Amino acid sequence: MFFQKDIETMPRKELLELQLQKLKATVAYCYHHTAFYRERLDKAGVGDGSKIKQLSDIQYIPYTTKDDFRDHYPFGLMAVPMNQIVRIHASSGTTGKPTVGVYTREDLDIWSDCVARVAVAGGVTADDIVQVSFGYGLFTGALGLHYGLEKIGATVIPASSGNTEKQMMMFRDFGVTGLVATPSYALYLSEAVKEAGYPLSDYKLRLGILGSEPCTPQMRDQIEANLHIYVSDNYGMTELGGPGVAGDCPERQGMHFAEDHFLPEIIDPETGERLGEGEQGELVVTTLSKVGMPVLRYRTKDITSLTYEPCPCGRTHARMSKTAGRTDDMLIIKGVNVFPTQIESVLIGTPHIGPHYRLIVRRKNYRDTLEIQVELVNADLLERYRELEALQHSLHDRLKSVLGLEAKITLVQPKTLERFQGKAKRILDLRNQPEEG
Ligand code: DLL
Repeated sequence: MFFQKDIETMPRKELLELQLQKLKATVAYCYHHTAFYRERLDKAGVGDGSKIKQLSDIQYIPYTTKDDFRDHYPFGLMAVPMNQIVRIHASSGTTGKPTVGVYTREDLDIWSDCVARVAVAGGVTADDIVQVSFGYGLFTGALGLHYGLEKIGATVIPASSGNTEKQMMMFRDFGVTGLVATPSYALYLSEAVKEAGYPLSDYKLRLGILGSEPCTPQMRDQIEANLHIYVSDNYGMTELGGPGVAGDCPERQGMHFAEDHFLPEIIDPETGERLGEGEQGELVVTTLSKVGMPVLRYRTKDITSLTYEPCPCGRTHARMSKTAGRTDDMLIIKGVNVFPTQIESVLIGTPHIGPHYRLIVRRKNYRDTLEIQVELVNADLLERYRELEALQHSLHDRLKSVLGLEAKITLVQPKTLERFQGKAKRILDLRNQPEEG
């Protein structure tokens, strides 16, 4: 199923022509409408973009970073007067100022098209009743999905996050068929549903349109098994407008980019060098349609790879692989690079342990140590020392072979690790704190 079939299945040759034409127009637009880009483009010798002859000429355009957004907070990157802006969103900004995104009416329209594509590709139809369990507010996730789903004609319940009891009541009473949430919250809900004691047949839930944080295939399988639903993944970020940048098709072999609106590249995060198809590196994105706040070559910090191989689903747009994580979430422990998703893929699916975990990094005597706290499903095992020890050893050995790193495995009582209603925060890095005894 497609939302905009002609565009989503457009022959690549035409798509590349469209991208080139839109890239030139975007560079000219940025040059003439924002002092920030004009200065950058002049400095790099690109000027107003009239010298751009082919898509690969994008390499001459300087990167834009999160610091640029911060340094020009809140509206320095805006390309139109405020009276053309109809909406403002912002990232939560746990460190420093939030990142701001602004939208003209046209931006909102294109945004909801992009989200509608992702939702339809994930199985949503006009017959679905979809509960949006993202936090409503400045976060792009809730209102982004909300308008995209309405565009399809689905019935939207703006439940927001939290109040799990009420969420479950609505699932049952309203006959909800689709859930929009983070994978972490879907997992949390699945436990709550189990505890509430109603059989899954009391729920009509069949789809999970999940996104906003990494979800390993193992985590996805677990959510599908717990809730008896089909899960698709979708990707986006505040700086690029929010969700709808890329999303799973039924093949689930990578998320299709909305390449008519976003031009993706992969670079080596260390050197800034452009990488080829299939190579893993940092995703860089240029917006091709944004009016309120266009972005040239945004360094997303997300580690992924791109493929342009034809997809059996018929979509011709590039696919990005599931992200390994963000460069700023990557732990470097004893010189070894570790992404939480690597650990997650080993933990999930191991008998006796649940999908909740916490990573604690410490520094003792100038040496880094990693402790992985994993929750047992059943407290009984804590009494059966031999089995417990065997489980601990097997996890230790598997993690060592996957990560190339020794980690201390601590098995903890069921339901003792924190649950998350939004994006999960599983890393506790204590290395910059005074040493423990
Ligand atoms: O999370 C936008 C969004 C909302 C996407 C709802 C999908 C669904 P931010 O809060 O600005 O925006 O966070 C963006 O979240 O750079 C990634 O690191 C991460 N992220 C988002 N979607 C995915 C995903 C929204 N599907 C940051 N898989 C991004 C992995 C994701 N990481």
